[in-house]
Amino acid sequence: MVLTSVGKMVGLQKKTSGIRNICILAHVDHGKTTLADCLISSNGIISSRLAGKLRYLDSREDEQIRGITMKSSAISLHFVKGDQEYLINLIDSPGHVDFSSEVSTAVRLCDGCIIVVDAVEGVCPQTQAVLRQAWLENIRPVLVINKIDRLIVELKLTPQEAYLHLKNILEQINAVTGALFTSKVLEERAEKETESETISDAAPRDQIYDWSTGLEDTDDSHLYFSPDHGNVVFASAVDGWGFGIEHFAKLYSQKIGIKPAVLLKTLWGDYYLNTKAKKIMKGDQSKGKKPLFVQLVLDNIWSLYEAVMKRDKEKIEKIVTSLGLKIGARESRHADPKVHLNAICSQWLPISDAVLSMVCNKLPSPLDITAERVEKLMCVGARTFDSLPSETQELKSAFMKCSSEETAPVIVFVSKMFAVDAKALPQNKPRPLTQEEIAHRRELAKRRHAEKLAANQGKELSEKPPSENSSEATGNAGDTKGKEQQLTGQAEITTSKETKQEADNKESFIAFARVFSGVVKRGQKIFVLGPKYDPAESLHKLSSQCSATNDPPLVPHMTCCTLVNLYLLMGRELEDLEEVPAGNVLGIGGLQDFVLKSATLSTSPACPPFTPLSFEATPIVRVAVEPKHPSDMPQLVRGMKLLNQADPCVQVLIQETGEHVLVTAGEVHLQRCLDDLKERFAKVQISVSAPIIPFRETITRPPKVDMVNEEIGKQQKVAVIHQTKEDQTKIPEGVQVDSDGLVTISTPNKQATLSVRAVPLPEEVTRLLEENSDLIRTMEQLNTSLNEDKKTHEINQKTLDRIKEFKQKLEQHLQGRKWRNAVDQIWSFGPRKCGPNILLYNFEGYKRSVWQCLGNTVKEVSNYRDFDNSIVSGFQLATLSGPMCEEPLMGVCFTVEKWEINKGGETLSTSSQHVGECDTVEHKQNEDTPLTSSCTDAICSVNEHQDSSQRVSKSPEKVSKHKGEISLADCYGPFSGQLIATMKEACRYALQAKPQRLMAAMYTCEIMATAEVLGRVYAVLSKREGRVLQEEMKEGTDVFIIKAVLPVAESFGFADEIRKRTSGLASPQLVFSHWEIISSDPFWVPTTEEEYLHFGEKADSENQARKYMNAVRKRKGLYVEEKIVEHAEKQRTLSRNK
Ligand SMILES: Nc1nc2c(ncn2[C@@H]2O[C@H](COP(=O)(O)OP(=O)(O)OP(=O)(O)O)[C@@H](O)[C@H]2O)c(=O)[nH]1
Ligand SMILES: [Mg+2]
Repeated sequence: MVLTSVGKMVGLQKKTSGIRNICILAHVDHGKTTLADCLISSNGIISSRLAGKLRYLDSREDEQIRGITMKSSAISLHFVKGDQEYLINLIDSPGHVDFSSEVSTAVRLCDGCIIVVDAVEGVCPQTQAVLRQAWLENIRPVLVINKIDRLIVELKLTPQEAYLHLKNILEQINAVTGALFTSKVLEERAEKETESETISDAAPRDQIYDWSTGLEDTDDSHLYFSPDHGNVVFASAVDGWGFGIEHFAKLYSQKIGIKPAVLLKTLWGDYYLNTKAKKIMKGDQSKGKKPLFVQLVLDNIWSLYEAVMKRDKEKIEKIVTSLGLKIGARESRHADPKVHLNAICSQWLPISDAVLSMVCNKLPSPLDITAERVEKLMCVGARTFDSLPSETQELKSAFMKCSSEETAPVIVFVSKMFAVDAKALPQNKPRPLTQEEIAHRRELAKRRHAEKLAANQGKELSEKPPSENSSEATGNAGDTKGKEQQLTGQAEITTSKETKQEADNKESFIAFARVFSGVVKRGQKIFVLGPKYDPAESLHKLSSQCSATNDPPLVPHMTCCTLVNLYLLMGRELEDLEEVPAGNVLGIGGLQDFVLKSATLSTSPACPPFTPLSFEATPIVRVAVEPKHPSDMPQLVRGMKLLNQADPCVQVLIQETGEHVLVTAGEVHLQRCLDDLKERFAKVQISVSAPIIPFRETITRPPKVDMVNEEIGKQQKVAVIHQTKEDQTKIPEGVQVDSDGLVTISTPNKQATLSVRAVPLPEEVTRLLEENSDLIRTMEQLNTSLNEDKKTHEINQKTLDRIKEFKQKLEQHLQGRKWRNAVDQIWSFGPRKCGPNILLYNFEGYKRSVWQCLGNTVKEVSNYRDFDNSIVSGFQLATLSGPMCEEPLMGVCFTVEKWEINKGGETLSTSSQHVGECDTVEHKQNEDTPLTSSCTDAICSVNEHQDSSQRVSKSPEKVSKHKGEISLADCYGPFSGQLIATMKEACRYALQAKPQRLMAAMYTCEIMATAEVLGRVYAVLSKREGRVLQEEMKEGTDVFIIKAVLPVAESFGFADEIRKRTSGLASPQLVFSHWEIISSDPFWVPTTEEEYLHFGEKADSENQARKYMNAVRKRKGLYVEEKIVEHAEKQRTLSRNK
């Protein structure tokens, strides 16, 4: 195969109908890069002997060492099929969960994808995830079932068993697609229904309800993978073969005289060949016959494998001659039979032909982009296409046309920025000289030589008698001139050396992009639209003639830049291009200062920013980094900035503590980021902290059973209450806590008093809040703009519906007397106004609702309005860092039951609207608990306090009046600040009055292991506090799939340990799943004799929660209650006795 020249590729780029932009997606290790190798070798870029071994697209050293792909990379291939020529822009993606963000960046630029599935492992978690991603981006998939050789060599299945196994895999994968499709149809149907409801609201309702789900009338046959549809290839990438059934259909139609179309329909499925009648019959299984696929296809492959593996020379010879192949002597005599096999198979059933023709037949060209996909790309967030300005809507036709005409607007999407060594850029590479350049250089050299000669002559002359002075002078002059020239020459060399050195050290950023419309040209000026850019807002500011070339006015989230360089992406190489027409994937240089991670580029200001990429992985693993030598700090900071730009998923932040923190998706990702930081971006030595494990703080209901699982009897209850009383001694004076956990506290200047109670939220509510955090944020934004009376874009009906639904769900889950009216009384969510904690108000005279955007606006009482922000801020602060170890709270509801402000001598009493009710509750509680004295004490003190605060507020001399207004600021500082601090304190004490618990982040992991190593996997799991949820056997194999949850805190080194203990037979994929309460009380200490015996004096052998809490406190430099020296008298030097 000859290498295709860049010129040829440029020509192919212009024929849009022949372009296929595709990516290869799969679970980790299912053979994507190996398959890519085979496809690349068909273009002669790598030798076919090395295909599968080289893993050409894994260009990083660590990718080669670890054997996994860590980034997506693109290569353009040329494919000829009949008289049609195709340009295939192929993107290989990583399969490891840690790099799933790289998959998102790849999928966005493609129109289709190849899903690879390992024939042994079948559908794995990441297979499902990538199918979902492809579905969400509306790109069409085709399937390659890879590693079929493993069925023969490893599992030793018979062809019949293998057929059933393959059928099973197809069913599994179709089930996943089916589920995605069903959910979409149902969603669409629901949407239609609401639309028709709104239309027919006025008209009398149709009484007949159509119970069909809409699934029946939707044709979904094109969605499924089936060999007879031509969208499945069976392959072994390592052995270089692959086929779709049409290959065999064509082959056998001549041999057995059955039409290819009939064979195509029957080659896969329950059909068999009646050899006598030369007919194809149905129902192979019932009649005990071999299915056609086994008889005509698999049997042949199996017998070839058998012959080669057993080195049956005669049989091999027969097969080779019957297939008409030519096998070199070197391959056939090779010690490894696999080499021989590869040589035969790759000639017989070349995998690249099978896969690439399937791609060209079944996957769409850029011209076939669907209207649905375009609308989805253009509508950010909850916006609908109809709400976009008309100029923007017009751009839809540009997307659909994908035209490369001069008049077409240029629209480009950059999905990631990647760093390459500046040396690798085509402009910095030494290139072969052209004929003219060689001639020019020769000329220069000649001249220099002549000058040298002349100079030498001049010297000789100077030694001659002075009579020839004049000539000497000229000679000298010439000499100095020569020197000068030399000097400038030297200077040139040094400067070029310097720039070269600079280039050596520099990483150059290239944008990974696709042109959706128009032609991009080198040097073109273009708008860069940030994710928050709003064409509706900007269009009226900009004139219609505005373009990126004539310095447009400043508009938010829009800048202009020049496309400095355009590149053809060729795996490890880049080729310079002058222009790139629509429908192609390309690299763009020179955007480093304009684009951080992704962006939309366009020549039209009406272009909306593309919807942001959806990332599946949550960055969860944090480490703090610092340079080994403090003076290297600036380099580190610069390096971290570069790293942030070069990786789609990593987060780089400076914590309040001043630490520089990297947040990554997992251990492998972390390692890669650190390597990059050390070797490419910062180039300094760094020290890395142990992973910072995130926790959440929460509270639970008071226990009915104590830690050693005994029902709390009456006696012990007394003890428990005693203990809580002891705890309360930590609470300073001036803070009252009643037995029910209601905390009352006043501001330092005694002008306001707050009563706050903390209650745990039901689990479902916490989950609901977490799932809807984006919606809550939107609500918050809407409310702010409503409050500021700003003209907002009309609120989208869909968003409103979602808010209503969210509210309904909250009401459903917050049932019971305790939660009466709670949903309407929600004041705020926190932390950051969108977290999984709630602030409620429950006192008279105040009304404020987070549901303002739904239209039930309530005018608040102005007295509170002035300060209610302070209360909310206090709540936000309290939820951001809890009292246990300053970690954020989760699942806590704070109720403000009383808020008194004393203004101008009068007290605005706002005690609970259910004062009476509250009292009765308290009395009820008292009935429950026999020990009432402490509670009544508390109530008394509250009353006393109320009295005193009123007394204080009534005393006129304490309130300074100024021009009829009270100045609430005093020696304690501004009043609002005091309120914030008081609210925060109140929340913290309210939390401490309840049993507090830590919540741990949990991973789910799915581990595949064979029976013999199963025990070891369990051992590792239980050592690390993992919990097995499910264990099942994969049909037809001896592989078990274990689903388990594992605390993130225990996960470091888990994958390595599993791999080591099972000799690499099992490897887990960890994905963040949820937060889980650690049941043990971190403050628990043994009190009874038995407990001492059971847990030891410190109980630290058992109390995991306490260990975690102390570790976090230590890391944050907080006080840790710990005995450092115990039994001092027993201390001794532990020297070894010799
Ligand atoms: N037996 C067999 N092994 C294969 C085949 N294809 C790939 N492999 C092996 O599977 C392993 C993983 O292959 P890769 O191509 O790196 O897999 P990948 O899907 O790119 O992996 P990630 O990029 O890390 O997700 C390698 O050891 C390959 O040699 C095949 O057809 N048969
Ligand atoms: Mg790979």
